[in-house]
Amino acid sequence: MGIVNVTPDSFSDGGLCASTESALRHAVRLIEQGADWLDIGGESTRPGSMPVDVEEELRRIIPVVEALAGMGVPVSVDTTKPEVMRAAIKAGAAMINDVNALRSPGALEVVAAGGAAACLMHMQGEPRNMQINPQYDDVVAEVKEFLQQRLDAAQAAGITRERLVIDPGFGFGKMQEHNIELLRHLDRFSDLGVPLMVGLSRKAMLGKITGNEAADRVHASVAAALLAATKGAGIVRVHDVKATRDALAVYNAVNG
Ligand code: 7PJ
Repeated sequence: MGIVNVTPDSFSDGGLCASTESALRHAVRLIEQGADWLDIGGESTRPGSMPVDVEEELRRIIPVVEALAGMGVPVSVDTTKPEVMRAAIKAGAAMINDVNALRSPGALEVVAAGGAAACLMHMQGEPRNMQINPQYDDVVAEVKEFLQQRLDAAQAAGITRERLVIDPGFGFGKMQEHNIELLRHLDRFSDLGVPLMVGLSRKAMLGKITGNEAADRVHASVAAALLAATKGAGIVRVHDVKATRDALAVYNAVNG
């Protein structure tokens, strides 16, 4: 899954705004590099980031979702807001990727009614404060328990199991030791019985291991994605599609 962030722009010329055009150019490049899915995001969930309002998020992502879905590209939308989920599904998104695991009031119902798939991600706290002293007794067991509860809630709301994906949420309310522990034991998530997605690409966790800045974390990201795949991840959410594809091709040639 290739990551497409639709970043703010300061003007619109009445047609497609500058950020829409550059997001679409980037999206097409990622498809050419071999992405099976594109994850479109209009709100940063980086540690310390502040929320954006619904109108602004819609203005950023909907034209991009419509254009890509119109081209037949499988699109996922990274959002926590039910209003955005509804509009995204209407615009053609096939999956909602929610770092809040559909906990916002109304989110479960919107996805159930819209017929989309959903990625349920674990996060302790909120992006604003999540890296301030996150605590676990047994991080793997606690993340698993949370994801099991969210799977149950989603199914109770009418989202069938075939439409659900889980994600342990690397970097979302986790210290380095927690992230490492989760990656080491990623295979323990397979008994939840739904596909596992991971996002490790260019994250601070890899910066802490290598000492590299975000732009220089490509090799570490590819290693992490490959390691995750060997431990059962079926979807890897990445910035560097070509490099990750090549690494997975080697793995699949041996194990596929
Ligand atoms: C993730 C995400 C992740 C899922 C982000 C970043 C931060 N969605 N959205 N999993 N991370 N499902 O990419 O650095 O790990 S935004």
